Amino acid sequence: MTTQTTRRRGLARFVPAVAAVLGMSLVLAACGGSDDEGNGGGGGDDVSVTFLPKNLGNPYFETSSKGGKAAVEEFEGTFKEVGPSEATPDSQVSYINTLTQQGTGAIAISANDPEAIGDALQEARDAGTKVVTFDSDTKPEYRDLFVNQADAKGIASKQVELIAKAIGDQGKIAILSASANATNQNEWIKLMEEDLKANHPKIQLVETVYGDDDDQTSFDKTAALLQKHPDLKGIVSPTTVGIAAAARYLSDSQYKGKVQLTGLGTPDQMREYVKNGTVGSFALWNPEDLGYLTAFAAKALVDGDIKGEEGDTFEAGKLGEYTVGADGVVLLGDPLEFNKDNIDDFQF
Ligand code: RAM
Repeated sequence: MTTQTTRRRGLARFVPAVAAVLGMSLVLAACGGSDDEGNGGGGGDDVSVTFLPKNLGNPYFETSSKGGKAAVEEFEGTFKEVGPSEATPDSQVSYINTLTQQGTGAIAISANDPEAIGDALQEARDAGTKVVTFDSDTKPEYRDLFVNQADAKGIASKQVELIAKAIGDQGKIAILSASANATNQNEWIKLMEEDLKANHPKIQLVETVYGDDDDQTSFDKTAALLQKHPDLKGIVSPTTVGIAAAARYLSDSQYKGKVQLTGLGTPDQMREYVKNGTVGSFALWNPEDLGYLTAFAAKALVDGDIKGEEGDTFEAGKLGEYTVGADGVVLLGDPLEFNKDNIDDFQF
């Protein structure tokens, strides 16, 4: 998953694109959220793309689906979003099976488990549905393409850099992750551990706990961590649900400003905590662009323009041309860092 792809759009063009996306978000918000019509409903000559996030009710996936919907409307296909309420390993299987029966053109899925949904995805592909993973991959053999938000090593080292800076490069830290089987978080955690060991000998990772991408569980796990490790200096939460819940806990506690928190968050969920001094900085990519790119990748597969092989190229609307890299991976770009100086420039 750290494979290379080429991309003709640099970071320099990312920020203006965000501004364009913000304008578009307002229009989309006015159009409402996910589309519950069947595959035959909606758009023109029909590439149907169904987004299946880890779970519903997570603002991160609401934003990626918004981007997916915008792309599908642009190419006049049919957009749909379905998904479980809990991000458990096999909670997505029944949705995949239904979509296979309905004959959707493509499933765009963020996987709760690299293996547990493999058979269901394979059946979908055997029936002619294209499978694009985005955000969190399966094993490569179960999908046609993975749209990766940013290089995994870069995501990991950014979070290590931020926590090291926040705690003066020494002391005890813990990780508050999403669900225990999440492919994306598990890879980032492995790479963070390697980075800490190699480059930050005075930082001690004392525990990794799982909030299951559930707000209350993440909140409770934060409280338990602080009780168990009274000398904790910092928490890294590589999940937008986890970091927001941890920030809310810290913000109302004696630990505010004393225990440092960073990780991956959405600016909208974190703004309050950056402004009130609970959090110094955190990182993320643009989930709306991730969904947009994923939908265009799905269309290129359904239309037969690409097969998901290394070197395949396709057009992704306003984001420009992308090239498929090794192992069928398409890379969106680099993560962005947010702090009090720039957080008001972003609305997602
Ligand atoms: C949560 C989910 C998602 C992850 C982000 C950073 O919303 O776990 O998979 O990419 O956090």
